[in-house]
Amino acid sequence: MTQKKQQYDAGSIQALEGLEAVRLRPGMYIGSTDVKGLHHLVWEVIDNSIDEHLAGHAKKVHMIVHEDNSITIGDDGRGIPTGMHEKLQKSALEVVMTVLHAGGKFDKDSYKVSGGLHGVGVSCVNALSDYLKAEVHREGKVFVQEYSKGVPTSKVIEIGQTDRTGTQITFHPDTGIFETIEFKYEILAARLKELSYLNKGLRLSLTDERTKDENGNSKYEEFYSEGGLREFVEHLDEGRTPIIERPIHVVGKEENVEVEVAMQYNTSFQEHIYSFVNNINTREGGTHVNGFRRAVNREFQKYAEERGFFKKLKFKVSGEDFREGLTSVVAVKVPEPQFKGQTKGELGNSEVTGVVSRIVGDTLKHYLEENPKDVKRIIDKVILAATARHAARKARELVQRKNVLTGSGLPGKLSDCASKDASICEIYLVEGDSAGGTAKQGRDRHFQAILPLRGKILNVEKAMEHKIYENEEIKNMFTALGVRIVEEEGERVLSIDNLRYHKVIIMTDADVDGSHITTLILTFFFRYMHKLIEDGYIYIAQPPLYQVKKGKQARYCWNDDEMRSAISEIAGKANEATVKVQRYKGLGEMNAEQLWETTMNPEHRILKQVTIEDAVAADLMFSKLMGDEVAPRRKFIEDNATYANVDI
Ligand code: 0RA
Repeated sequence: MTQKKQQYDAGSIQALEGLEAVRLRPGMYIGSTDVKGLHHLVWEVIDNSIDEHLAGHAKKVHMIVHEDNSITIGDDGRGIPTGMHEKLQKSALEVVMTVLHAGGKFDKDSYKVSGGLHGVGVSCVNALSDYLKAEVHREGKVFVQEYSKGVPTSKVIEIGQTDRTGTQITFHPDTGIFETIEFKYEILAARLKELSYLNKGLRLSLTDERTKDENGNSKYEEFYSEGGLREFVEHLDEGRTPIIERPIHVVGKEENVEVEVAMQYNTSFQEHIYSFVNNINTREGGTHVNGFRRAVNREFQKYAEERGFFKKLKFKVSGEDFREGLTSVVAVKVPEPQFKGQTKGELGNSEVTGVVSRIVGDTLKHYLEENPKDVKRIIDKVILAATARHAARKARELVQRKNVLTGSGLPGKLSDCASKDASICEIYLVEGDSAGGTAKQGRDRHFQAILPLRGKILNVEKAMEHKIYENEEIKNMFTALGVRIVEEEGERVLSIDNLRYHKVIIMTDADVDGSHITTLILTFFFRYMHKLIEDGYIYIAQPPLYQVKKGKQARYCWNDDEMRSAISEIAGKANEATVKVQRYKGLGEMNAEQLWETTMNPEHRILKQVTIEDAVAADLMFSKLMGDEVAPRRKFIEDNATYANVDI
C-alpha cells in the first residue's frame, strides 16, 4: 500500500465519522428533526448561494420543490471547486460535500456564520439526505457527484460542457431522520422574500411542482428588491400610516463591520425592530440593536434639548419615547459573529455596539438638520408618547398597588386551582361566562384554574396604553397570572418571577367570533407579555369539531378526514340513515364531562403551543389584523374560521 493510498483511507474514515455524528445527533447540528429542522436544510444550502452573491458572483438563485419533496437549489456563482484537494487526495467537491466543516476552509472573504444558527455546512445536509446530487458548472465543464446519507455513490464525473458557472444541489431529506419531510411553501416563500430585501439586486425564485394550476403549470414566484431595506420597512409597515415621507436609510462600514439600517415612523404606539446578522434574523437582538437604540436616543435627545422642545414637560422623556411608532430593520455583516441567548438569536460581539452607534448617529445628525418638517412631526409624537407613558404608569401603579392592598389580589372571577406549584398549574382563559361555567365543572381543580373573559377584549394595537390597564379583562389577566410590568433603567420589562401557571391556555369557540377573540388575546400577549410566548407558556386549546355517534359508541373528530373515517368505522357505511354527526360550534354545546374528555384532559386533549416561528410574518399578521385598515382584517378572520391553521 502506498503512502498516498493510506492517507486517502484515513481521510475517508475521518469524513465518515464526522457525518456519522451528524446522523446520530442531528439536533445538535440543525436544532431539531421536526418541520423547523427540515427547513434548516434549505437555509443551509441557500446560505452558500447567498455567500456567492455577497462575494460578488451570484446574481440569481432558484429553488424548486419537487413532487417527492426533494429540493433543488441552484445559483450562478463560481461553482464549488472540483480540483484535487492535496491533503485528502480527492476532489474538492467531494471534500466540501462529505467533510464536516470543510466549507469554511475554502472560505474567501465572505461573512461566514460560525457557532450560530446556520453555518453547519452543506455536508450536514448531505448526511441527513437519503439522496443528494451536486452539479457544478465550472471552467467550461459540468461535474456531477451523487451521495446517499453523506456517502458518495459515484465518483465526481464530468458529464458535459457548459458556458456558465454555478452550483446546483438537489437533495431528498432522509425519512428515517425527519418526523416529516413536507416542505411548507409559506415558510420557503417568506424566507426568500426576506432574503430579497436583505440582498438587493439578487433575483430569487421559487417553483413548487407539488401544486399545479389548471394548465399544469407549477406554482411559481419571484422575489427581487431594488430598494433593499428601505422597501423592507415599507413592506413591514404596509398596514400602518407613516408620519415621515420616506424611511431614513443608513449605510456604512467600519472595522470590517457593514451596517445597513432603514427606519420609518408611523402613527402606531409600538416599536418594531427586526435585526439581522449576516442575513440571519436575530430575534433576541444583541449588540447591533443596542448600538442602534443608543444612537436614536442620543441624537434625538440632543437635538430636542438644544432647541428647548422638552422645556415645558414635567417629566423626563425616556429612550422608549423616541422609538414609539418606529419600525426599523437593522442589518449588519460581521466577520466572526458570536451568538448567545436561549435560542442563539442574540448577537454577542461587543465591538459592534460602538460601530453601529457611530454610523447610525452620523446619518441621523444630518437627517435631523436637513429634514425639519419630518423631524417636527417625530418630536411631536415623542412628546405625546412621553405624556401617554406618564399617564400609563400612573394607571398601572394604581392597578398594581390595589392588588397588593386587597388581600390575595386575585380577580373575583378567577376559579383558582388548589395547587400552588406553578410548574404543574394551568389556567384556561375561556370565552364567555357560560363556557367558563362548564369548564369550571369539568376541570380537575387540583391543577386547573379557569378565568372567564367577557366578550371581546380590548384591541390593544389601537388603544392607548393607559386604557389597557383600565380594562377589566386585561387587569384580571395580569393579576391572575401574577406577572407585572416593571421599569428597569427607564425601559419597561415584564417580570414573570411570580408567574402562577406554566400553561396559559386560550379556549374559545371554533367559529369566527372565537377566532377573533383568540386573535385579540394573542395580540395582547404579543404586545404586552411577549416573554410568555417566547418562553413557551401560551397554548391554544383545540376543541373537537364533530362528534360521531351510534348507540353508545361516540367518537370525537378534529377535522373532516377524521370525521369521515369515524363514520365508516363505527357507523358502517357512510350513507346509512342512522349515521349521527354533531357539529360543535361553541364550547357551550358540550357538557362538562365532554369538555373535560376532549379539550381539558391532558391525556386526550390537543394543545397547540403558540410559538413565534417567524417574528416578521407574525408581526405582519398582527398589524394587518389590528392595524388601520379594516378590509385585510375582515378577510383574514373570514379565511380562518378555525384558528387551528394559523401559525403565529
Ligand atoms: C467552496 C469554495 C468556493 C465556493 C463554494 C465552496 C461554493 C459552495 C456552494 C454551495 C452552493 N453554492 C455554492 N457556491 C459556491 C469558492 C470558489 C472559488 O474560489 O472559485
